[in-house]
Amino acid sequence: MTHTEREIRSTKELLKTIRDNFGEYERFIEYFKEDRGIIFFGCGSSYHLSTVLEHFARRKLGKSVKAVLGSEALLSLESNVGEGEWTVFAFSRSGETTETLKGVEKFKKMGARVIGVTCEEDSTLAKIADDAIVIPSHEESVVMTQSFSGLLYLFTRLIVLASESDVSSFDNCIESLDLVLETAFAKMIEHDLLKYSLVVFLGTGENWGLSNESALKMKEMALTYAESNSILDYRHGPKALADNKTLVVIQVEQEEEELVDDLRRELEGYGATVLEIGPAKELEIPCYLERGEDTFLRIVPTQVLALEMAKAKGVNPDTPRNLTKVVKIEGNI
Ligand code: F1P
Repeated sequence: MTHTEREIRSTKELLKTIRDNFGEYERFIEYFKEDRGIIFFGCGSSYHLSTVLEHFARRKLGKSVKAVLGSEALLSLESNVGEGEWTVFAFSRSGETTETLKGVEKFKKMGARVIGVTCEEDSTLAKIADDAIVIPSHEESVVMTQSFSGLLYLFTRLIVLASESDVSSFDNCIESLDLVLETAFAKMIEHDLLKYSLVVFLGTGENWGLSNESALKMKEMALTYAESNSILDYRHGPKALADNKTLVVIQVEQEEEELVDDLRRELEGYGATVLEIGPAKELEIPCYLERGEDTFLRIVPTQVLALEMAKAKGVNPDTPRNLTKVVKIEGNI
């Protein structure tokens, strides 16, 4: 079994460890209650995580929240972030990504409080930040999978608690990960994945950020062309590429079912195959949580899809072509 597959399959254990040791993270709830804006930032998957949390924190807390891309913080901070007092959560699995570290320096110069969020306790990020959150995930694969889900779970839980809501049903959903995985692996067997040359991921709000992350997984793990969009915007141009070699995966919320039905019919008319993710959908999320609370479950079927695409193509998902686990820029920056 590849490292990537082992890491996806052990997501449940990571989430349980975070839940059972939540005392270590509890003090960070206060940062979400204060009268300061929140910025989530990072590169690659760590940026996609930031965009999911941007929507969720705004939805639950109604405060000023922004997601900022690492390189944007570095090269154009002024146009990304306005005046105000900010708490910045800087995400980096490795804690060594060049743009993220340089971005942290810029945020600090601006007077922001910076919390480093990483899997590596001894990383540069943990040292230069004002405070650090470390989760116990040590992936061998170049690709982020369980650490992404773990960070999503941890931050969703912090935000739900900051909004004074109950987390018991949310925590209980960790157990449903077994079924999410089982259904996703079983579904992939029904499809001849090799027939698809383009995979499209669609979702709105928090699920749009998830879809961007899913497309990245497909490119990294399976070297397959993938794109992502907000659900209805797919009609505004990108659908010109849809044909019988296109697989479209849609993250569906209950209130979006009818509009997704219409889009599905249209896309199937062009020959595309459509798969839906959600409660009672083909890629089943067997848990009814409030909107935005279930992203740590919804990302998993798309990780499985990328993994199975890699297997079908004979590509090693642990070591994507041209990519290293940490992107360090040695030259001009
Ligand atoms: C960010 C990142 C990953 C990507 C690859 C290269 O790393 O862009 O999202 O999958 O591994 O690095 P990090 O800052 O979270 O360590």
